[in-house]
Amino acid sequence: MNQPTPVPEQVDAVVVGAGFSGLYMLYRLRELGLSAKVLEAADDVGGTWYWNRYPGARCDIPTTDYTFSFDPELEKEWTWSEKYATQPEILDYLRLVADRHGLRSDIEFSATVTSARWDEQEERWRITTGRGEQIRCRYYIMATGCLSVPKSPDIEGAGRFAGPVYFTSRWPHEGVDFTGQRVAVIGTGSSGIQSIPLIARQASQLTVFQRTANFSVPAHNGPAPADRLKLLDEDRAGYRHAARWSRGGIPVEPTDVLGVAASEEVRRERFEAAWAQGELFSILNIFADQGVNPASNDIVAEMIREKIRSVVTDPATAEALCPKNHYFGTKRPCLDTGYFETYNLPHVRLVDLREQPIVSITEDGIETAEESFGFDAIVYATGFDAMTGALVAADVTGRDGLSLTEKWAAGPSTYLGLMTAGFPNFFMLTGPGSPSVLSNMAVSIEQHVDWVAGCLKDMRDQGLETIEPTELAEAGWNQHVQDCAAITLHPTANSWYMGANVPGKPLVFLPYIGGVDAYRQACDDVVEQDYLGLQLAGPGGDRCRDGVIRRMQPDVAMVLAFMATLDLPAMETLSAADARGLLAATAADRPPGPEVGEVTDGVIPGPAGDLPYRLYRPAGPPMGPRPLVVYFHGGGWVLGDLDSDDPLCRELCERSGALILSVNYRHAPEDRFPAAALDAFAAVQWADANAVGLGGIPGQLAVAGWSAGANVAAVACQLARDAGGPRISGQLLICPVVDSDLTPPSYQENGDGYILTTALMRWFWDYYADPSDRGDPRAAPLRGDLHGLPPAGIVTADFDPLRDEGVAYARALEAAGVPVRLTRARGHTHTSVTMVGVVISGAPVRAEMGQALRTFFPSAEPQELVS
Ligand code: NA7
Repeated sequence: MNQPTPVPEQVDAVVVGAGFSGLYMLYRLRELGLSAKVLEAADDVGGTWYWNRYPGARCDIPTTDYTFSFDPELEKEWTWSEKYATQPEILDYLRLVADRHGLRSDIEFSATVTSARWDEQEERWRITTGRGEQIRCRYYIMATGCLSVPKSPDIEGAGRFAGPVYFTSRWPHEGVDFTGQRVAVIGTGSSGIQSIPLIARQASQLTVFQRTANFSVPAHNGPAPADRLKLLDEDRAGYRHAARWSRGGIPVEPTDVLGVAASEEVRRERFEAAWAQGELFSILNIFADQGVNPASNDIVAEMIREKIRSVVTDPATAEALCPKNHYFGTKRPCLDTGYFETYNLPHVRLVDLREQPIVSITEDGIETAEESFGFDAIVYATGFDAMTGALVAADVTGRDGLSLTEKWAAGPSTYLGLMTAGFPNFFMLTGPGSPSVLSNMAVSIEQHVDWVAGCLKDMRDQGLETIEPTELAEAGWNQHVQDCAAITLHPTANSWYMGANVPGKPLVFLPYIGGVDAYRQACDDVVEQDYLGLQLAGPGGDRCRDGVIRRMQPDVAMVLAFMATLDLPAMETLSAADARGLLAATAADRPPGPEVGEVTDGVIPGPAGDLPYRLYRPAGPPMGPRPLVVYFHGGGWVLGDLDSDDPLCRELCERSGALILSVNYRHAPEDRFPAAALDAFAAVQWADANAVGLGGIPGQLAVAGWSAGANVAAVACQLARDAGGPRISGQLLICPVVDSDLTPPSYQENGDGYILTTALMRWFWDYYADPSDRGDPRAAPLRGDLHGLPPAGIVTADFDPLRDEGVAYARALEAAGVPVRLTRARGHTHTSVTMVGVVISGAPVRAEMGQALRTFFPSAEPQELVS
């Protein structure tokens, strides 16, 4: 007789995992009155802190902060015994949380999820467990942790060893006694670095196999930090609030000291203070630029290497322990207690796998390219399939039979690290694309759980039953996550942040590095903007406000935010003289731009007097003649001079390998239209006639300019064509003014808030040209005849009022048969693309500018030019 099919259990929400995030999620679901079930593979709560029981396992965030804040009574009741708690203490804490709130009754232990499928008809998830149970739920929430699926040992012969094998991530509950044993530890990440000193206390011989030397800082463990305790005592709520709105989830004031600019004394002082403090977020905050500037990073890295050398007595071992192949902070730095000192013990040895790689694990030990080692036990501290491992392992299938594994074959794709398109009502807590592992997990977990709970409440209140991101919103978020990473040094490392530790895993930067504060704001903004980018449906009606929550490059947004704090007067409210003064003052502190070979100043005879110029010659060989680019600065025909665009000229010189001849021209209101245009044309004629004397190659002449400078450059090309010469090889127009119409959509969208405003453009035009002249092609080159003009490289920026006219000029040139290379500066403003040394995300755009210039000079044999 057939067994009756068991009726699937129904709950509102299934949560997978009973660690920090699963426990708090359950608490909040219950608070909402939703029925919930937590499925946990272990036989107790704890998640990461259940499994990682290896000797020395501790948190690396101070316990004052690595703690729940949602339960004020719990905060009063519980006192951490140390600055960095041990695994057993953290586990006790999580057990207490579960018991205090009676959470265990809704947790099913020893329950593994084997599959989860979205049922389109029922609009429910169907969950199957390893025991064959079926559960149907509306919401499926992964609280599976970022570091929960151990990386399988990808070492030849891994199964061959006859003795006991231990994984730090799956340590025996009863502990291990290594007394008198010859022990191997493979891996020197946090787990290795924490456990090695303790294993060394027992083992008769300890051999550490190191593939990558790691940066580690002494934890200086002891009582919880007095300064933080004091702050908490004085104002607990304020402290927690500050943590929630901090960069890393711990109240640390971000420094503005630049490593490259600081004196040796300041560098040393800041480093020693951070070293003495023994906190990750201090050592990562010595200099504002250490995460983005290799030179600054090197200063910190070298000081850490000095410390290692001062501790480890054997020079060869010390050198092998000094990290040299990744920037500090681009792999997770470690906190240790006596790690480097351990190598001074006579029975401890380091094997550098870069010198002698492992050939195979053998029955009785490990064979490297140079030696055979015999061991009684092997410990793998080889890490995890981080951030995505647990999510894809759970066999999740969304709409149309698409599995998460298939969808993420080229890397994870999420909206806010919380959801993914095609998987309705599926939430990930601290998923890829959220700050997660780069932050204090306790703060990030609470923020995610609160967001999901708030979202479920809003849905219920509004009669909505399904939620799912749109493709557009998700693609936008993924782009933003990558944009944030791209301005840092992080993507340069072979780290698990990049998925580089797991063979075959796509190389994508996994966490969100823009900061806990910026991330929280983005999540809040999504809600504020009526759940932007999310499709919601249910009896309450279907709705979707589609869009991208963050389109601006992160460093551009930072510059704008910084400028807002300066509270500068709007340029158009000033006189021309005061506006010029303000521009010069704001330019005074900026980075100088790259070194070039030579800079000389001179004057050109213009139609109405001398025009100052500055000539930039690229560094390095060849010393012979170069192509010549006549450059015109920006400033709305009113502002700017040779200094204002100096850093950009240097960069263009360096990137193009050409001579850059930056020429000043007459300004309005003193000299109005067409003075600037006529000066520009005269400068081009003079440059052509004097190319040899300037060091140029006759006949290899281009023009370039930014903003109003691009306007006069474009006009000069039209005048040269009309005059039958000189021959111009190309025109690089950076965010050009090519028309006097202030009504295109880009003016509507970007006319306020991005430095160049509609009001300022109107002010510029009013100074420069009478309304009756503004249709003249020498003022508005878009209105001229565009046939027979030189090839153009045109750069437009997304957040520029001038964007549409730049695009229009490119289209019109193309229509007239002129070759055009149009570069869209994604996420940039009119000014940000030119901010050399400040806006790092502008570097690829400036590289494009250099490339565009190179293409103008085909005969110049670019390989001879130095970039
Ligand atoms: P990690 O940080 O991923 O460290 C793993 C270590 O194991 C690391 O040194 C790896 O070297 C090494 N490893 C991995 N595979 C191999 C092979 N095949 N051969 C030799 N060495 C290998 O994991 P942890 O558990 O230490 O720490 C994880 C996080 O937990 C930590 O960052 C904290 O956030 C807490 P590699 O660097 O890849 O060359």
